[in-house]
Amino acid sequence: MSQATSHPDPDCIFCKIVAGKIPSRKVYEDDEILAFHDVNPWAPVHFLLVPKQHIPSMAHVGPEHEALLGRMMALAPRLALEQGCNPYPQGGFRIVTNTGAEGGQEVHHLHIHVMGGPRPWLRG
Ligand code: DGP
Repeated sequence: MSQATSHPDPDCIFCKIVAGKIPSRKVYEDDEILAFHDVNPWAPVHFLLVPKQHIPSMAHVGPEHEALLGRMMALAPRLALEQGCNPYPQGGFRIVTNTGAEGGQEVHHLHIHVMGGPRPWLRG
């Protein structure tokens, strides 16, 4: 399943955030990627990295997305430190991408959770 739709989905919350129709606390933005704070943080630092194009889930990712996903993953450590995660190895962060109903995905626009900061966390 790699036919991702690049057009905004009018019913997608994260497409609306990307378009500025729903406000968010922005962490980072470029022409392909947006990062913003999760509305229900599990950890002292908890933000989401999303592609601006509407890719519904990790199950829709194909070879055409390698560069985009590589950029998202490479951004995560830099943004994690900027947002207050402590340095590796005593600090660090967790990266999670829920995929599909059994994977616990609630918002069907691909996103990478980046969580970190001092324990205990609310969850995880
Ligand atoms: P997941 O279960 O992986 O699909 O997590 C979706 C996350 O998105 C969840 O942690 C809460 C967050 N979220 C849902 N709606 C909004 C919103 O409108 N704004 C922000 N900032 N986060 C949202």
